[in-house]
Amino acid sequence: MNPEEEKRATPCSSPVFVHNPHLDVMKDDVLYHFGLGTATHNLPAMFGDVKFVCVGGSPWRMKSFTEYIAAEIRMEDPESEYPNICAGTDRYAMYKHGMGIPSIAIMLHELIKLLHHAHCEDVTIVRIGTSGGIGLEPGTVVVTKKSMDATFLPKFEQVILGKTVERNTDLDQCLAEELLQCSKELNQFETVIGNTMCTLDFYEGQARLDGAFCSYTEKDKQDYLKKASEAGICNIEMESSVFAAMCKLSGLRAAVVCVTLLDRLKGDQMNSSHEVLQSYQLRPQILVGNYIKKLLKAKAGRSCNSATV
Ligand code: R2B
Ligand code: URA
Repeated sequence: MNPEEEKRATPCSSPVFVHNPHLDVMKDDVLYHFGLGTATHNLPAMFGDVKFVCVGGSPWRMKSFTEYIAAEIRMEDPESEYPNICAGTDRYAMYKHGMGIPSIAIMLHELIKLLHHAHCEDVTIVRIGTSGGIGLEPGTVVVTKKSMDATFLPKFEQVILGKTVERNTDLDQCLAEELLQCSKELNQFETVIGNTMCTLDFYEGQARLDGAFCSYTEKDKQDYLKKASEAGICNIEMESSVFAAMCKLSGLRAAVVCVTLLDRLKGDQMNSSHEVLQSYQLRPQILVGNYIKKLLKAKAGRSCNSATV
């Protein structure tokens, strides 16, 4: 089947939604942080066939993932340089952002508009990141079930025009199970599904004792982390809540896959060597890379079968 036939044969495809009537009357939409715009770039031609988007905060991690996935799915010249936004590639796009909710939220507003303007359908989006684990062996990969706030509630609060709006932070459970299954097949490292706490700060916000300020004891910290664990929280990071909320609003199939760099019940400092930390950071990439490869293979198989019918 050619792409057009395949599109028609797909029983229901899922577009990327925006919820903003103002966009309809804008002649040009400038995606400022991406250096793209609807008047200056042909977004459907550049990005219309994107099916997988992987986002992460660290430039090193995202560069290494770009190279890794390109080699894995063998679509690129391995010698070529990869821009942050892989214009011209036909299967994936790549973004990095900074740390914390505001940084990823800005990127997601523009990414969602980009996918919408490009008329993308059936897009899967995964955040690959790092986290602190609770009672897990460092290096364990956590696929998030629900992202929870620092009071252990599954919600993200956005202040809009001075009023607090609550948004749901559920992620796609099927996708999470598929990723877990993929990790079992890979059998290279431990992966679990669990809730992830998303905080506004790395130190006091995550009950660390080693920040510039600390007004609580080791026991207070342990009590708090124990309560988090009782709420099903396996790891702590700083972006998942807004990621889950925004992806849900736009109808994107989304997952959060973070490796734990340390066990927070045992300490706060990152004491492992640079090499060990880097090898841990590769794990979400390996998992997501293999998942994408598996899906593309299955899709290629289906196309072959239908071509022979
Ligand atoms: C994980 O690691 C960063 C803090 O070191 C933050 O971006 C996160 O979510
Ligand atoms: N990222 C976090 O947000 N917290 C950690 O403890 C480790 C990585």
